[in-house]
Amino acid sequence: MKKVLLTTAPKEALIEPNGVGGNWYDRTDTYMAWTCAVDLDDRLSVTCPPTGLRFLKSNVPDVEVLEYPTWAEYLAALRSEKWDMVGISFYTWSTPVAIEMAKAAREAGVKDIWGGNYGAIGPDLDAHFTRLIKGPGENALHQYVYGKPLKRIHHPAMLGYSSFRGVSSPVGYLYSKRGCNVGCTFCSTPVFNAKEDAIFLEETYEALDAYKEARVAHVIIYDESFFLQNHLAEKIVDALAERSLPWICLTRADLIRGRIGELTDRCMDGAIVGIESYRDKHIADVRKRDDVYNVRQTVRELIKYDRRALGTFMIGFADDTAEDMAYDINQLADEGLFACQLTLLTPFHRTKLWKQMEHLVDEDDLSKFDLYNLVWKHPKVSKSEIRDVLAWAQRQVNEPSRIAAKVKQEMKQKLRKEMAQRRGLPPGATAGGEFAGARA
Ligand code: B12
Ligand code: SF4
Repeated sequence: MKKVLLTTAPKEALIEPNGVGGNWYDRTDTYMAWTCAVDLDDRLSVTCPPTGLRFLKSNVPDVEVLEYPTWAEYLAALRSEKWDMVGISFYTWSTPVAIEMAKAAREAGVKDIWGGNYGAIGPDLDAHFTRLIKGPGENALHQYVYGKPLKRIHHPAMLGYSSFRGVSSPVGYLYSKRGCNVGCTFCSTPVFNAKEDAIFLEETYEALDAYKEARVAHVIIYDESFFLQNHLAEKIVDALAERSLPWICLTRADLIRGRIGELTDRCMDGAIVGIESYRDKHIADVRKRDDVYNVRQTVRELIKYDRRALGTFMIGFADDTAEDMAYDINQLADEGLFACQLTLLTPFHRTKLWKQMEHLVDEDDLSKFDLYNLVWKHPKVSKSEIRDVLAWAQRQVNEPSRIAAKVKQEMKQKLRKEMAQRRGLPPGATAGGEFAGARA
């Protein structure tokens, strides 16, 4: 059996001291990044473990995993054993630090140095890594460690914490499948993992039971596009509803449109939908295959049913002036979303957008490819001007008082539901609810 150490980018790189608006943020935290320009006390936070490495560990249990270590911890781990292989999980933004980590591993005498995650599809990596894994890594790793193929992928239980203004509760992470091939031009996924790999339903039950036990506020379904394989999503929703587990999914608006009422009855708490732009031309340009009217209808449907409407939205299309961007952001702010991730149009390497925009890319430093830095020559706004627009936009769209009011309303609703359930259910039965059984 081979001795393997898997790790991520170190803490020193994961904490960005100068995020949008000049505030620090932690890249492993979903909402921290979304609401970075907002005062720290008013920021949402949802921590997320490195789910890819958790999958690898649960399917190849004999590997050692060092999650988000400090540099010193990483160097100490390199020296602590004679490793056959060190594997580094990195994104495009963390490529420079991953290369430094690979060098340190080589200096420590490690022969095999693997790179995985989205960074592995980046440029000029062959000199630093002995193998680059595109897409899911369980099979290749199992083969390397045990010398035989993996029979079936197991889904581990993975917890994070959701907090707002000092109150926090656990959340669980779930995937019904990995990969997507819809082909939006800006997205790295069709390059990184075009094969939509379903997880066997039975493999998710243990995780769901653990989430029930932990009384999670929500199960967050981080499939790149939940409901893309509808039959599979239906079964997952049934399994969640059977356990009274509230859930939030990442999906395309067209996949849930007209269904929010029915999904609410099956424990849906909300959805993160790709809004991306309020201009049909932009949506068509990036081949999102939906239109603005329909996406807005879906957002309104979520709000009508009191669900958390969450979104992703891109600014910085080539024909937009700063005024155009501000106009769109004001409309977005009026929509009443719970929260929204605002990003800059970013041509990641090997995507269709990269092919269209390569001649405009003026940024050599890969650490800037984090969706929050302009990496190409925009004809109408400068790099610093667009960061200011982004900071202003984050504050407009992720307005703390609206988030607070929504959280309060949800707490009341859930307490009412819990009381009603307690009255109707046998003693001891309770329903989960964010911030209800909260740990401060
Ligand atoms: C959920 C998600 C997040 C979550 C959690 C990610 C996580 N699991 O740690 C949060 C919100 C924290 C997040 C943060 C960020 N994200 Co994100 N995120 C996603 C999303 C939606 C799904 C990723 C996912 O969960 N995949 C499933 C998990 C189980 O698999 P996995 O991590 O890929 O791991 C598997 C393989 O990659 C491989 N593998 C992974 N590591 C290794 C290591 C070795 C050695 C081997 C052999 C194999 C291997 O095996 C694993 C198991 O199969 C994608 C894709 C999308 N459609 O939008 C974007 C995406 C990955 N994110 C992206 C970006 C830019 C970011 C941020 C930089 C944003 C920011 N500025 O904060 C940060 C960076 C976070 C970090 N740790 O560096 C980009 C990456 C583009 C790129 N080319 O780098 C994507 C593609 C979005 C996009 N459309 O542009 N993200
Ligand atoms: S943006 Fe979403 S739907 Fe489009 S290709 Fe990426 S994962 Fe698929």
